[in-house]
Amino acid sequence: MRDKIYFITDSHLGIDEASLQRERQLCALLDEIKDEARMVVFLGDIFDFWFTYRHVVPRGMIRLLGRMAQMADDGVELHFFIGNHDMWLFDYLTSQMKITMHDAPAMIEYDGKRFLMGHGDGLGHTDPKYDRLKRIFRSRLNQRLLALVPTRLTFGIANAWSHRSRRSHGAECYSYQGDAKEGIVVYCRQQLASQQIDYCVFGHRHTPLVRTIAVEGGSSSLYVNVGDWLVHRNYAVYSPTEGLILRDYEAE
Ligand SMILES: [Mn+2]
Repeated sequence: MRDKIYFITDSHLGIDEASLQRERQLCALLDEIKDEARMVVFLGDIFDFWFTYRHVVPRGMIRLLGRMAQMADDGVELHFFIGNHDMWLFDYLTSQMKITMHDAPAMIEYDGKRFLMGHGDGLGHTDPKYDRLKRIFRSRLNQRLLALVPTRLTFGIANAWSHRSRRSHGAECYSYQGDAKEGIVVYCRQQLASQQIDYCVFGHRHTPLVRTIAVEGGSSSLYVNVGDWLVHRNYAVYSPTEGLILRDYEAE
């Protein structure tokens, strides 16, 4: 029966040589779940770098794109929250398959439950430096200019940037910083103060985590960080009978 929601995040396809193997595993998971999935939610940084040009498509990732298109054609509801690595997907997936793109966290209701979901970058704390960078990256003018830069240069810089950022804050990405420091948790608690939320589901942190968060007044919610498909091969699944569960693909 098609009554489950699957959450997948941070596969960073294209970042390294092992990317193709990760992509095959992700496709194997999608093949396994395709008859049970009512909805599949991609929580961002699925592609380590992407830029949607008007006429040409970046090389690679064709297996995943094919599976996504097939699922969409078969009537599975697909959502994609852009991450900080694949923010330049624009309308590519929407134009090729029936998928709903999100550039900010969103609430989705299903089975009488309220799910707050998103990628998770830049939330909770005010970080003027990060906000400025995000504004630059998301400016329409800059995006138009970037489309004119030779692809060899764009992709060269993107790869160098990606490897540099992985080296400089790799360790921090894999450990939980505590409720007050975790921007996503701070953000979720702010949201929870004014509304009922059953589940908060995010990615970005590369740290699989299930934690009850509560605010004064008694409202509480289950925060699930799906982890990643880069190191952990985690995903999360919601079913009306079992609720939201974090799963480890390789352990199955
Ligand atoms: Mn991210």
